[in-house]
Amino acid sequence: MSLVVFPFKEEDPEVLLRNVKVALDHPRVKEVLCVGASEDHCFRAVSAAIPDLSREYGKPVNVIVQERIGELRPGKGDGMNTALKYFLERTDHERVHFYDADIVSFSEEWITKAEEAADEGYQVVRHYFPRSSTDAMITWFITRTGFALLWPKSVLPWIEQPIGGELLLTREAAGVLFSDHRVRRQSDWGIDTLYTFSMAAHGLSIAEIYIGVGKLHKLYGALTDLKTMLIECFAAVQSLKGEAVAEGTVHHVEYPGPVKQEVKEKIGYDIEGTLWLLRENWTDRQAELLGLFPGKVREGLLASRDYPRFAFMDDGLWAEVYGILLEHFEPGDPDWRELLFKLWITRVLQYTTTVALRGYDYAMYYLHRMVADYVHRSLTSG
Ligand SMILES: Nc1nc2c(ncn2[C@@H]2O[C@H](COP(=O)(O)OP(=O)(O)OP(=O)(O)O)[C@@H](O)[C@H]2O)c(=O)[nH]1
Ligand SMILES: [Mg+2]
Repeated sequence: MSLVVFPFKEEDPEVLLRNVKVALDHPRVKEVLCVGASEDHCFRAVSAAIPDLSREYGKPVNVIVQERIGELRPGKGDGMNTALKYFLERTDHERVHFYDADIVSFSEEWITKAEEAADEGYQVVRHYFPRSSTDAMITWFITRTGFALLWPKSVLPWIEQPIGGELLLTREAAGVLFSDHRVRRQSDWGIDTLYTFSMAAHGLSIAEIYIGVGKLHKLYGALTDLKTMLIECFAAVQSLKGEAVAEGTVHHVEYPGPVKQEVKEKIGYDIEGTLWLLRENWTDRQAELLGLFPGKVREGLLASRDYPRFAFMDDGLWAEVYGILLEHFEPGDPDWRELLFKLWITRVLQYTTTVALRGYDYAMYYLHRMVADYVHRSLTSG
């Protein structure tokens, strides 16, 4: 029997409440917990609706504000870890599910498929979704790239959506994650990276299930909305770079279904708006820091102060840049943060205009091939 958790911050209460009802309707779900970042308007609306819901379904529903558990920016990580703690200390349910609160395509199937994989004995079940070729730009160029370069022998590079927030943990897996101090300290957007890292590091068995309807949720405009997430996701990988990860983990990925034309044609971000970001917020110090990078990168980025340049940032050069960032990046330094953002933008634009432009199937093949090449490069570079 299971607990379903929705972490939320300033969400539309109607969307969240609809998702709470979907969960309550499911026979495997015994309790629902919503963890808010603060007592915002969504928190108040959901709190007001809960007594009736709880009565109607005859199951406990709770809304709580997240505790301060970690050491970084208080964000989604504190929310998820507060839920883990609640699950372990205040309930005796066998399994816990996490789902983002803003999903409008959530259905009973998401819970059923996860429960079925757990019934087969997997300790962790992760949902994955069809994504457009220009979506998931942090996943591909930060998380999967870093996992491939740093832990090429582990399961990490092969996890489809390593920063996805939809997953099931058995009680045993939840205990392993919550007792990992690296997980507890990660209070920010890095939490999804840390959950994935920790489950792999401890060798938990992982099933990935495919949800064909896709994750329809709030979307971004220019890449600037993703800046904090990008920085915190990179800093999370960087903080783990010397850590060991188990090899030989049991990992099964469900074969994906056909992808809807709508997803294939979707453009993941505002390209014109993003071009401008390369010209903005320059400081002399950023120009100086570029001295650590290969000539092509330095010259390209400096030229972008006048006119956006990005064609130079191919996969090979990005691996070099990534290695330099792993060594030198300082998450607390505004110039480093801005520089990481700009470097990543050049990578995303280069990929968009030379790979994504060729069509969905080619782009997906390229991205998976890129990860495999990074694994190979890392295993054979000595
Ligand atoms: N409790 C809590 N929840 C948060 C916080 N920040 C974000 N969330 C929730 O975390 C979930 C994911 O946040 P989103 O803004 O939807 O992130 P996203 O970019 O859609 O993430 P992807 O699914 O990876 O694309 C949502 O349910 C948010 O409401 C926070 O500080 N505390
Ligand atoms: Mg979302």
